Amino acid sequence: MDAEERSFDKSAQEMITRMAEAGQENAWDRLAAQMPQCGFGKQGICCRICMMGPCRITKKAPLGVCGANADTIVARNFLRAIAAGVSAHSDHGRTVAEVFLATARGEAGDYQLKDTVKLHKLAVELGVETKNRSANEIAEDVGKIALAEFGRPEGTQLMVKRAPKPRQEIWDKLGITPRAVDREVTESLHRTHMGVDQDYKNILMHASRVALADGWGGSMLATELQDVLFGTPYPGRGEINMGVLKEDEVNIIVHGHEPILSEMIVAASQDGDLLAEAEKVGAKGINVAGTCCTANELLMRHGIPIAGNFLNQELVVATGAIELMAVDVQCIMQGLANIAGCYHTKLITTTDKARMQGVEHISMDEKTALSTAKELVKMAIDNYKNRGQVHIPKDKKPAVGGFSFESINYMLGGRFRASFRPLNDNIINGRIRGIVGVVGCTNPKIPQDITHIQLTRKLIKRDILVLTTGCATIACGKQGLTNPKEALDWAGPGLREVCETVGIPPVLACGSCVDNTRLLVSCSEIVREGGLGEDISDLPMAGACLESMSEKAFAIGQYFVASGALVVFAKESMPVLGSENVCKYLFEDIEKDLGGHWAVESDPAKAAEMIIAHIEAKRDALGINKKAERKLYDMEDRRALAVE
Ligand code: XCC
Ligand code: SF4
Repeated sequence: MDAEERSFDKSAQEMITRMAEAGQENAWDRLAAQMPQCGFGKQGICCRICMMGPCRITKKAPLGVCGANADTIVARNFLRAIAAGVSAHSDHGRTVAEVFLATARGEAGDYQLKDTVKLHKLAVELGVETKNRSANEIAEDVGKIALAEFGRPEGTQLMVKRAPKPRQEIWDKLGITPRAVDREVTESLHRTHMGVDQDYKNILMHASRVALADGWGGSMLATELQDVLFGTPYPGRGEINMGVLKEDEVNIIVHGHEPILSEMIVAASQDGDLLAEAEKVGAKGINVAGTCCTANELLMRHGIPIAGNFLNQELVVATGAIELMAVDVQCIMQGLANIAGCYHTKLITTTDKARMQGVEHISMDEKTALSTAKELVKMAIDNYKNRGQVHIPKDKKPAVGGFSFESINYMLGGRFRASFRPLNDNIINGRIRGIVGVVGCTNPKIPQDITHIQLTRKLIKRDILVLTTGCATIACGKQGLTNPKEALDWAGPGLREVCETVGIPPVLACGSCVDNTRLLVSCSEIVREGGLGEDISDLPMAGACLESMSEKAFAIGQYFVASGALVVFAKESMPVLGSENVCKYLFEDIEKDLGGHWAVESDPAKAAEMIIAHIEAKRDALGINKKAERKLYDMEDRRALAVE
C-alpha cells in the first residue's frame, strides 16, 4: 500500500515511506498482516462472555449455546465497549479529582488552583459555601464532592442539572439519569454477564445511562477540575505537525491523556538549571511537544506545539529526533516499544496502572510531581548525545487552540456582556446554519485524517460552525483549518462574516476527548439563551467521527445521542451491523426515546450531506428557515463548492 493510501498528511507519508525503506513496522503494516479481519467481530456477532462459547452467529447456527441471538450478542458487545470507554474517561476524571483534592489540602505542592473564578462558579453550582473562605477551603469541599460523584452510594450525577430541563425529564422518565459512574459501569458488566439482560432494547437503554455517566459525569468533572487546576483555556497560538520537532534542541514528547503529567513536564522544561544543562550538551533548548489528547490539553492552555495525532505516534519516534517520550494512559500503542528500540529514544511509562513490558517505568505521583518531571527532563538531556541520524519532516501549520465554553462565550459577547446571544442570533438569521462536533480518532483502516478534513471543509463551506476535539482537532490543525487566516478561505460567506467579525476560525479547537463535555455545556447554553427550541434535540447540530478506533468514541457517541444529537460514524467502526434489530433501534427508533440517533456513513461527502439535511430539517422545525431567506446558489457559489 502506498503512503498516500495510508495517510492524507504529507509529513506522515514521508515518514511512512522512510519507515518502509528502513524495514520498520507501524500500525498500517500490522493491520495489513491482520487481513482479512474477522467478519464476526466486525459485525459484533461473536460472543466470548462465557466458557460454553465462544459462539458465533451464522445462518446454520443462529443462536449461541445459551440460546442468545444476534440481537442480544450485538447489544451486549456494544454496551461493554461503551462501558470500557466510560471507565477510561472517568478514571481519568477521578485521578484529576484526587490531585485536585490533594492540591486543595496543600498535599500536592507543585500544583496550584489556577482559575479561582471558575472554582467559585463551580462551588456555587455544587452548593459549597464560598463566603469568607479561602480558595483552598472551597476547593477542598468541591474536590470532595467531585470525588464522591464516582462512587456516590445514592442519588444521581450532579452535573446532569446543567442539561436543559426537558432533557432531564426525558432521562428521568426513561429511568436513565446516571447514578454513580462506578455503579453504571459495574451494572453494565453485570447485565452483560452470561444469562442476565437479554432484551436488546433494555441493554441499549443502559448503554445510554452509562454513557451519560461519562458525558454529564466523569468527563465533565475531568474538564471542570482541570480548568480550575491548570487554567481555563483561552485562545492562543500554537503549531501543529511533525515540523515542530527541533533538530538542535532536546525533544520530549508527552503522549496520552492526563495533563497531571504533561503540565509538570512543561514546567520542568522551563527550569533554568535544566536549560543550562541542555546548553552544556550542545542543545539550543528543550522542546516539549505533544501527541494525542495530551497534546490538545497543552495546546489549549499553553500553546505547546503538537507533533501529531494517534497514528503519528510511531512516526514521530521514527524521526530519530526524540530524546524521551513520556506516556501515561490511553491510546498508547504497544508498538512504540519496538520503534523506540530502533533509536536512542527513551520511552517511559509513568502511571502504575499502565506499564509496558520491557519499558522503563518511573512512577508519577502528585506529591513529587515536579521533581519526577525534572528527572524525566534530565534523562532526555542526558540522552541528547546518543542521537543518531535525524529526519524531521518540514510540515507544520500555525493553529489557534483554547476554545473552552468560557472563551467562546467571551469571544462572542465580549468581556462585559459575555454571552452566547450573538451565536444564537446568527444561527437564527441563517448566517450560521448550525453546529457540528467533528471529533475523535484516526484509524489505519481509513487514510489518516482524510475524513476529518473533507467533512470539515464541506461543513464550513456550507456555513456550519465546526467544534472539534481529540485527534480530529489535530487532523484539522495540520491542514490549517484551525487557523483563521487559512481556514476562512474554506468557509461559506455567512460563517466567514461572523468569524471575521468575532476574530475566530470557522473550526474551533475545543480540546481533548473529555472536553467533548464543553460541547454539551455549550449546547445547553444555546438552548438557555433562547430562540432555538427547548432542548438539545431541537438544535440544528450534530456530531461526527468517521475515523474512530477507541471504545471511548462509542461512549462519546452514545452520550451525544442520549443528549439528543445525530451522531455519524463510519461503517467500518460500528460493530453492530450483525443485528438488524439493534441497527433499527440505534439508527431510527432510539430517536423516539431520546431525540437523537446514530447513523453510519463512511464517505465524508455523503456524511456532510446527511448532516446538512438534518440541520436544515431542524431549522425548518424551529421555523427559522423562512422561504424568503433561502439563498439560491449562483454560478460563483457553485464553483466555490466544487473546490476540493
Ligand atoms: Fe485516542 Fe484521545 Fe481517539 Fe485520539 S481521539 S485516538 S481516543 S487520543 Ni480521543
Ligand atoms: Fe455463547 Fe451464550 Fe456463552 Fe455468549 S453467553 S459465549 S452466546 S453460550
